[in-house]
Amino acid sequence: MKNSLIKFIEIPKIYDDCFLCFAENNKHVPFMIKRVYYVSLPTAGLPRGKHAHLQNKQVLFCIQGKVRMVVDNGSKREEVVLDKPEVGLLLDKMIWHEMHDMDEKTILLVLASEFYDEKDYIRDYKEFLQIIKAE
Ligand code: T46
Repeated sequence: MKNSLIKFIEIPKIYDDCFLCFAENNKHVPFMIKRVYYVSLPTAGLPRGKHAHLQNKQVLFCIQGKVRMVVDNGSKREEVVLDKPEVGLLLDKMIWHEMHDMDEKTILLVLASEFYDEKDYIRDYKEFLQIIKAE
């Protein structure tokens, strides 16, 4: 949908005797990947995320199970369920994001444009809105 905050990145998938997906720098993912991490074994019922990044961009794949993602740019809030390993959600910088409804099987694989830096996080929603307003 035009102007939607939900931007999908679909990566190649190969079926032979298993299922294989791959992603390459600046080709399938629109930035150089500096960091890869995964989130697994979530505590049921506890949302995660609830922050935005000043610079870091990410593509988030739900490679097992499902997750309901909430994304918010300070003007609007949208949500989407991710449950296909080949479909990633592009999280641009300055997008407030939350992960909800993960079950014990959920595994999120994230490709990030920046190295980890706690100073890149905005963990307070009011502060996020203030920074957006000031831009
Ligand atoms: C997102 C979801 C899917 C590190 O030391 N290095 C890292 O690369 C990361 C990602 C985290 N950490 C430390 C920092 C915190 O002490 O691990 C702890 C939890 O990290 P965070 O609050 O980032 O965890 P989540 O699961 O709430 O969020 C992360 C990403 O930040 C977020 O952008 O999309 O995973």
